[in-house]
Amino acid sequence: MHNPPYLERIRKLQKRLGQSGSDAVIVASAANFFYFTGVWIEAHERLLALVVQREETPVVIAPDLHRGELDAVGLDTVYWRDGEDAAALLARKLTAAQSVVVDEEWPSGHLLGLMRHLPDVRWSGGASLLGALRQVKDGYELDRIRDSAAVLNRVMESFAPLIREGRSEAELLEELLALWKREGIRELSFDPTVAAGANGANPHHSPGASIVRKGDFVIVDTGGKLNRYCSDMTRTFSVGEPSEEQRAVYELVKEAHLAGIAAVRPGVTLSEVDGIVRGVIEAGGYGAYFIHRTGHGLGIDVHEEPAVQGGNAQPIEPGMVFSIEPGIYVPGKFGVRIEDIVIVTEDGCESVNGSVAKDLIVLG
Ligand SMILES: [Mn+2]
Repeated sequence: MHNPPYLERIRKLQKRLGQSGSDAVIVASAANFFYFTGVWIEAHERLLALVVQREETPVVIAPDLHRGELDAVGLDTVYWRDGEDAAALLARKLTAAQSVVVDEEWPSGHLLGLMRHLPDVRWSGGASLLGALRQVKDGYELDRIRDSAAVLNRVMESFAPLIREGRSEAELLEELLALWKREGIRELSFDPTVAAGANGANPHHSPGASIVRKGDFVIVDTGGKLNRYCSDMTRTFSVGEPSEEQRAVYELVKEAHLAGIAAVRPGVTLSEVDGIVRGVIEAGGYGAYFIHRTGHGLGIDVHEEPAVQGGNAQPIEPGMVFSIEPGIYVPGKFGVRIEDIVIVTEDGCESVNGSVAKDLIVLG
């Protein structure tokens, strides 16, 4: 495991800041702060910020109680104690700035406090600056994403045989959580979906008392975090023989998913990939039932840049990581979704979940 290039990431941010014409950027969300420092801090109501300016040395403003975690980072740090005006400390670092980019995940209370100290600054959102940087992963991150996916691949393969007629979604969820725990994963990317039968028509169904019945499709969507990097995959299983319509819809989603993966390569736009995937489902007559975008970026956050959706004219670049997850949701009947995370390579993409079967599995 080579070391993450934190300082190089900060230098890249400074360069982009220069191109943007702004003077400073406030990095504040736990994920963004981690990306640039390697330290994960959930500061909640206490102000924590990494201030990066074009020329000056970056500086961290942090609650004193995190001193032990931050001393090793090697960045200039100003610590503050409960009762002090942290926004005033931060403002003092920005006296020369006219235009400041702000992490959009920063609690608005902190920004409002800072704005009172700096009434003449022009503020703008940091999504494009920070998101654009994080969406192209370096080699260290790609290895972490592969490692994280490898655990998920094992979990999904162990979980599938546990899905049986007569079991409730909630029972199955408990088994799924136990598999994650057995792998040593304590934090998941999101609350898993286990959706049986008609519940599968809701893309974010929360597992409940519904019982799996013969002829049900069961959608399983789960992911965990390893070394702070997320995984995310969806598979749809059939419990007993599916109907003709179920089988046809499954094949259509699979075809769309595979067409999406085949379309991913540098230079193609994200909107074009969404169009290709959507085109397959529309041609099959189910366009109205594909009710979400084709995919989302993944890394430290389970949903980050880039969005694989219509209107996103960004060209795909090597190192981008995102999901290809078409679904068809037939209200009152069933749903199908197949999702892999792909890493964009020089001439195509590598699916980190590709080893987990996508042909329809009929469970007993
Ligand atoms: Mn996903």
